[in-house]
Amino acid sequence: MAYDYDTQNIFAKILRGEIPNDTVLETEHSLAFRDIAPQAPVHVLVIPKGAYVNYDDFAQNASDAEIIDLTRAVGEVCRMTGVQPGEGGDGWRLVANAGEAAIQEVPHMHVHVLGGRNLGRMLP
Ligand code: IU
Repeated sequence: MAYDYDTQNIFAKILRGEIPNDTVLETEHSLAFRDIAPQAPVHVLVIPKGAYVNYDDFAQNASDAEIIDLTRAVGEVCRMTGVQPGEGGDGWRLVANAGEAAIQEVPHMHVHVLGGRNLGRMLP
């Protein structure tokens, strides 16, 4: 499926440096920054620098290098923020919202890294 990317979305503006962000990690193809309305002590958004609307767009159309970069950036963020189990942390959760049912607010692919508290069960 071909996705229509809105170049005026807030994360596109962050990537262009038009809006400030609290960067945790920047790699060749990805940017990780703290969520402006954190739902946990650690709440970081990891986004590709490329223009992808959602997870499916990214998975289908990003290069292998971009996908590997983002995947590794998530692991690095978890280590850097101290939530990585086995490295002193208690664990973390990865969330990706897509579309209306999941209430995806920003139409630029992003994953949420949540940790730093007991996150409870997400599924019954
Ligand atoms: P969602 O998966 O699209 O629902 O999440 C978008 C997130 O982007 C949400 O948690 C917001 O708090 C966050 N966010 C942000 O960090 N900075 C912003 O300027 C805006 C939203 I607008």
